Amino acid sequence: MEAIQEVAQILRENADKTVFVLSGAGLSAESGIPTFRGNRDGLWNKYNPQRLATFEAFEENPLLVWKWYLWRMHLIAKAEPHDAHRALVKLENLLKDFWHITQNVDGLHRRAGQKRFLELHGNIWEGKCRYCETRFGEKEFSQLFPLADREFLRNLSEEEFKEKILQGLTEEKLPRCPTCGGIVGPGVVWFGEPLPSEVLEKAYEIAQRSAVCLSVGTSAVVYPAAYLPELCKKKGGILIEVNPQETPLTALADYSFRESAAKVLPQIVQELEKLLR
Ligand code: BV8
Ligand code: ZN
Repeated sequence: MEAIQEVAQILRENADKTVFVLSGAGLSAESGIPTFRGNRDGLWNKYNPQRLATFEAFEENPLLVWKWYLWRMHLIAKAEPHDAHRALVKLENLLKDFWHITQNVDGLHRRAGQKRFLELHGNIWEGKCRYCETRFGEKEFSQLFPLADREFLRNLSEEEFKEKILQGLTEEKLPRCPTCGGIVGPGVVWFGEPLPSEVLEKAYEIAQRSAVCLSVGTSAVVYPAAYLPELCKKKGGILIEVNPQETPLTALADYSFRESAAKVLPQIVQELEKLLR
């Protein structure tokens, strides 16, 4: 417990400085969303996300890629933020200049009430035409592609999902771009695609000036996101990791909790609240 108290003390001492969290799929694991590199859920264990989350895979088989994304959107639509998401919202309100920089595309941090966040890898509820660069916001995209509507998916049972999407979806039903006629893909950043430059620039700027970085639920193997904690450390920041497994950041970390986010984050915030009273 003393490590939790020491971390809470560090956050109190830096409460008026910049503090950021870099989160990954592990933050959403306890909301029931499978991680990328963990033991993949049955349905997709024969496919590698690193292969599917690419423009090449989309060009080769847009139907398969869209079925994979709709499967994830179906899970996300039914998922709820959990205690760790809520702890990060509290942290935002307790600290002067807090940022939640996430690799996740599920938007659970928004649903928890996070205001100060950056989405490095986009948002699964939006659309992107990769042929003419047209972007579609969540509302607009669900009109273009009703099967991708969040409420529709939230109310869809497993059986209906299998029947309407896994079996029923055909290439003709995939969303077409009104501007160029190309098939519209999900509004996320695929492997081999650049991150949105304004978001990445802002993330670097935050990491460089941060006194503390908490790396939560990320295997820290995907770049340039994984570079952010290293950058903070390099500039003299304090690095705290929360992950049941070791990662390439563990050796660099000042504290590394081999535990789940839902357990550790609320404890840290609870201790910090006591100190700030
Ligand atoms: C780019 C959106 C350049 C899509 C994603 C060789 C070396 C270095 C880099 C490269 C290389 N070859 C290629 C690259 C670049 C590549 C890359 O980094 N590849 C890696 C895999 C080697 N990067 C890119 O391609 C990036 N773009 O570099 O562009 C460029 C510039 C100009 C012009 C053209 C190109 C784009 C990367 C973004 C890819 N998109 N997602 C989608 O989601 O569908 S990345 C994907 O992986 C997800 O976003 C995910 O978030 C991310 C990282 O994974 P994690 O979040 O860490 O998840 P993971 O499953 O790995 O780990 C979960 C962790 O949680 C585990 O450690 C587990 O122990 C822990 N955990 C589990 N339960 C819990 C928990 N922790 C806490 N609590 C729990 N309960
Ligand atoms: Zn287009």
